[in-house]
Amino acid sequence: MSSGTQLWLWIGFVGMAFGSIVFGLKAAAQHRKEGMEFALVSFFITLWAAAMYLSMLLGETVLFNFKGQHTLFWGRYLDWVITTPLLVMDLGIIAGARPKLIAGVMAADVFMIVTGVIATLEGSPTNYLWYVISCGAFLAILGALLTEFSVAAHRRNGKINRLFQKLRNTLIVLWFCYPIVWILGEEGLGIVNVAVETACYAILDLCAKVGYGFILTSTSLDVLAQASGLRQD
Ligand code: RET
Repeated sequence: MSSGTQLWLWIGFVGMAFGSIVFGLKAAAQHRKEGMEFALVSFFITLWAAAMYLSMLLGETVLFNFKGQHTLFWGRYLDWVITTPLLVMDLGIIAGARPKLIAGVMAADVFMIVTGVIATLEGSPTNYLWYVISCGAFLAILGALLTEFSVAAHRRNGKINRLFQKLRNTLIVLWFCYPIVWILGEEGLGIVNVAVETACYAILDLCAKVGYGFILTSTSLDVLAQASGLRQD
């Protein structure tokens, strides 16, 4: 892999490791207090991502010369399939949405990533079919966040609702970039090379996990404790 690609994988790894240490310390400091589970989930999300970045750096979750053309980092899908449903779960809990609905949206998220993997492994033009299927799931997720989740959050108190909206908007803006990077990258139209793609994903991943986790865990524990319950307060 090129030195540029390697550098960005390092940035991803160090950033995620840093995030997991900060969130881990925060979770330990909030030990046994209601609302600490958000720090714990953020810890696990960044820990998992750090492990996947490490595995890509070491070449273990990488297909070199995929189809004789480019390097394919499948470790990132192993990251996303576990961590993106958890990011959605955080949002659903804060919204106070029904548990079954939250589980449904998490399942749609897994479907989105798995069909995205199929699109990545498939050659042209069938890859675009799977890309469109994955985008359909993505739109369904966004639909749920903007309707059911938002309506549920609106019923909660002003502070929780504001936190929900901040996280929801951050999530939507960042997540929208992923299918764009994919289609521009080697898996799609091949307009940008693997190094640029790796840089884009590293920046997006750090914002979507560490940045999102910071917004979440820097909220007062009082608000997080209320948000973690299903009470309509
Ligand atoms: C793919 C390609 C197929 C179409 C779509 C995609 C969406 C991916 C998303 C990923 C989000 C990742 C996050 C990672 C955090 O670290 C699989 C790229 C719709 C939305 C938030």
